[in-house]
Amino acid sequence: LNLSLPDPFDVARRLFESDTTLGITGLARSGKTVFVTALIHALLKSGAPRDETPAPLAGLAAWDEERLLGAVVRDDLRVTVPQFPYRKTLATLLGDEPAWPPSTDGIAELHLELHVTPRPGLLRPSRRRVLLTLVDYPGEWLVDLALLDKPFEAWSEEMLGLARQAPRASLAGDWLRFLQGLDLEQPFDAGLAEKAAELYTAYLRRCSEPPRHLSYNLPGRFLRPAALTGSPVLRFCPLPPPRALRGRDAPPAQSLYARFRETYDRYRAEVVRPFYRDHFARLDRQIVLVDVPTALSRGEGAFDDMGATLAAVLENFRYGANGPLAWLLGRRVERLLFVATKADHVAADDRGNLETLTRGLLHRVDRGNVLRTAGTRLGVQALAAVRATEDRRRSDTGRSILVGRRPGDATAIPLEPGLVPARFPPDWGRLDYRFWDFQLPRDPRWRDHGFPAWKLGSALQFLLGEALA
Ligand SMILES: Nc1nc2c(ncn2[C@@H]2O[C@H](COP(=O)(O)OP(=O)(O)OP(=O)(O)O)[C@@H](O)[C@H]2O)c(=O)[nH]1
Ligand SMILES: [Mg+2]
Repeated sequence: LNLSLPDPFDVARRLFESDTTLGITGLARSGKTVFVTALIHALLKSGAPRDETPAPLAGLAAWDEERLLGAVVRDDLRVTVPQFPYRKTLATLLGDEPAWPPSTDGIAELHLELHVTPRPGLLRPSRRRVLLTLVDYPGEWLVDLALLDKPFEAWSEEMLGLARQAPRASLAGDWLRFLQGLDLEQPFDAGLAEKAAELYTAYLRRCSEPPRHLSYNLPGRFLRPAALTGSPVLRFCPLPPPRALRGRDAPPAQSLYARFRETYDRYRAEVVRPFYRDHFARLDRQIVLVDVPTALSRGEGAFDDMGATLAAVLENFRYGANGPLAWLLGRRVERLLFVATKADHVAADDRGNLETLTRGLLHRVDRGNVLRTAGTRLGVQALAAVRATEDRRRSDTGRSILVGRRPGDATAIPLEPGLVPARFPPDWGRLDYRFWDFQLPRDPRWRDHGFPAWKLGSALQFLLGEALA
């Protein structure tokens, strides 16, 4: 056995005329699984007759120009990485009683082979095979980038600072009281470490849940451990400086404090870095999904915390080819699309506002325009990957409204979600936007034609147009 054989995937991908890896990320429940499934389904059904709706790829030039001949899933290319569960997810979305897919954890990939003919006039072979790799991974993992240049002491101080302030202070009681009772210089005890990590994780979970819905919950793997569930590398938490550190030298080598610091360092070296090396570094296009409608309906606290988390996420794309972390972050992401999802929850007349508001959010998040000047092409838009509502107009006021089925409703009914403002930040005192968890309708056409979408095609044009030209 020759262990220095080249990676079979790297060999196979060279046989394609073009090869693009698109990362799909976003915070929990932002719509990653639905987006990826709708995209795969649309590509697999791209040859459907054109006189029928929906046409989810409208807006993608290769589809509009009838140059996209078809797509197939390649199961044989990278066989040791979890495959995106598109058959299962599709079956759920298209079932007799359609439902939204369950929450997913961790990273999943899917490889699609697309066949396209070039634009007339281009000197290229008559048909090209394009490899499109989709990589779905939690945005929470990107927030861990911040840990890489923060020693345990500084990171602990930041986390404890947050935990002692509103809105988190009222959720951190159990964990903080436990820390108070700990002698940090006592010899390490595995049981105590486990207990501390458990209480800290429970605190993070309370932050993430209703009614707070906070998203800046570090380290990223504590709430989304995926394959690390139960592993010892997650047994640490932020600690206040022990007495020995205030003034004199380091705490004793085998103390609780020293061992927590060591586990934190191993988390950075053995969890965070390998993710960048093995996955993130392969991406050359990226879409960041942001559930703006839900965040709006949750109010200022949750909205601002999401903004802070997204700022940490976008740090990952700030580094150009020669940036300080380029060696870790890999090749530069050439195109980055920042997207407000679930646009079908917003009245048709307000979807332009949703995009303007999202542009405002991105501007806030990208302090100093570093992102804009990093050399990555940056796009902003709203979209609905799978529309669960239909648009209608009120006959009296002429205002656009939604027709949808809320949980518990027997049928779809006309509903007015209220206005989405264009201005950022929104005027919280006057905001009256409502978010209902619209249930998925059932429509037999979707099986063969893809799901009805809003601006999915134009998002794909930005991300993949050039690869399919
Ligand atoms: N109406 C509508 N709802 C959507 C759309 N996309 C996602 N949703 C809703 O948002 C929920 C979460 O979507 P997912 O795609 O599972 O989100 P995710 O980012 O994969 O979530 P995790 O796996 O938990 O990280 C779904 O259960 C739907 O209720 C959309 O295009 N339209
Ligand atoms: Mg998911």
